[in-house]
Amino acid sequence: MGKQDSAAKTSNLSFEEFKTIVLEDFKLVNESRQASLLGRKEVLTGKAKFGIFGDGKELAQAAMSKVFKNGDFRSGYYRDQTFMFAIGALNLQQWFAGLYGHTDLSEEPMSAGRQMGGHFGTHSLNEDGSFKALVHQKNSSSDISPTGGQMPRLLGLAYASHFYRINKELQNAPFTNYSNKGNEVAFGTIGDASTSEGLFWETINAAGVLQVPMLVSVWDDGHGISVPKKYQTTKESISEILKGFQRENGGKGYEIFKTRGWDYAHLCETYEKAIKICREEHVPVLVHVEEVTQPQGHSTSGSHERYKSKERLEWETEFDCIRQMRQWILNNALATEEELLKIEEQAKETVKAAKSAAWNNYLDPIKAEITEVSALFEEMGGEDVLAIRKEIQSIKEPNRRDLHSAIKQVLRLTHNKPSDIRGQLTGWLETARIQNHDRYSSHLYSQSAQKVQNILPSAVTYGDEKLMDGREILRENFDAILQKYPEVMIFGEDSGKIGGVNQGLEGLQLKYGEHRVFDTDCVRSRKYNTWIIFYTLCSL
Ligand SMILES: Cc1ncc(C[n+]2csc(CCOP(=O)(O)OP(=O)(O)O)c2C)c(N)n1
Repeated sequence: MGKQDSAAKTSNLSFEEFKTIVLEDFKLVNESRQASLLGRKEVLTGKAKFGIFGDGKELAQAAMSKVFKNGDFRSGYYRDQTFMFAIGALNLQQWFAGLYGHTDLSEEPMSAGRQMGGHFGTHSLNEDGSFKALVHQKNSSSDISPTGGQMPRLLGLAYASHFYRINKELQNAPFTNYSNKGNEVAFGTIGDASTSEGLFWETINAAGVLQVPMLVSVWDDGHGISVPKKYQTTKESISEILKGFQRENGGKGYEIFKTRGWDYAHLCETYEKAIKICREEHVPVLVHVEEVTQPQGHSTSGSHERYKSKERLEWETEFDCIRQMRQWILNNALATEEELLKIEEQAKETVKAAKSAAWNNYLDPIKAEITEVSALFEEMGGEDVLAIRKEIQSIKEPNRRDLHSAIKQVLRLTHNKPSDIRGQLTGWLETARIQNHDRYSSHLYSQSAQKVQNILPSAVTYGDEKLMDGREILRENFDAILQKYPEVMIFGEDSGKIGGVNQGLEGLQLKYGEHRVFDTDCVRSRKYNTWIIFYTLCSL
């Protein structure tokens, strides 16, 4: 059976339906690639400050996106633009707005420029701070810059799903807003070099112990920046050294798959198999995607010709995933050369248009400010002021800093000549300062009605005095909280069976069950509770 036949068969699709899906994917990966190519140019020509892109990882992400359902969560890293496009959480124009650091949420919905481009988050909250129905949307927890930092929260998200499944009290409203009886999977992505980090190993171990629905994909392009796998990974293969985690004879552990980043049909088949096990059996699964390339090197900070051999570079050209997919489409007569050329050309046009729209929307408000201030300069007159006006107007791609420096220069020049216009310029700067505070410094902390500063302190009242141990007071409080909120759990080293080394949880496991109060290793108790608590307590 050919690859085409097997992929079509597993999905029960007609040939025409299958062809449409394949060509849609071809369009998606081409658009994503063009975005990476143009994105690098935007940085190297100074319009954006830094770029790190998903070129070379497009096919694997297109395949992974097919099994990602509403309610699922992603916790991944900066290479995942194709996946985000595929699940409809980001479009090309918004992606460019992220690259430019546009601070308007309607342009850059990930973080309104608060985070570097490539930090792919979806919103869990409405404008007023209330929770969205997470089960009805595709979710992504925002990436963070330290590589491997996505792993602890991935475990938390997968554990949350497990908790909703085992805790029957959470299977009715309002909890059905967050989980459909724990049917959700937490999808993780990580680069091969980052699998050497402690966070990766701790997460892998914990998910194996807990048996949670976590699907981790490793995009293995053989390098961590310039350093090849032989200096990063024992035996140069993460799936090889994780073999001891493979479940056997109905026991606990992982399912581990290996596939190749350029093999579209095998990638799709692998993800179909992987998700079935992960979602239905609620066990962790690892997909090791080998033979992945990085056509433009690590980031805009350098070029890969410095550290990749001629042979490696030739191999990367030959096994570029889009080139391989193209050949596979032609070999299987799914489209003609002309049809593919048309898709490729169209992708270039679409991306160019998206880039221009994003850039114009970023630049137009700044240009409007320059026009406004230039009129004031003109009215003020004088050779020096008009020279500054000319200079600011001649900058092709100005930023607000250029404009503010120009105004300050004019104010300095005219410090001993008070005038109405000078007053207007000072006023203009003050208004801009307030607007810029909103643009660049707002929403770094919660501004919703639920923000911490809105919690009013309650004065302590004393009744009949009774002498108690501190640990008893803690225990009574934990007891009251567990009683009131079925979504609360307590876990950590010694928290379960013995009720804490200082007995602050004495008897609570017996009272509320092992699924609410339980023991874990000490590392997990430190790191992972934030995310677990966040997603299980979201209705508090
Ligand atoms: C904790 C931490 N250490 C180092 C870095 C710098 N850094 C950024 S990306 C990277 C390499 C990551 O390689 P890999 O995990 O293989 O992913 P790839 O970029 O190749 O897809 C490094 C070392 C970082 N961001 N965070």
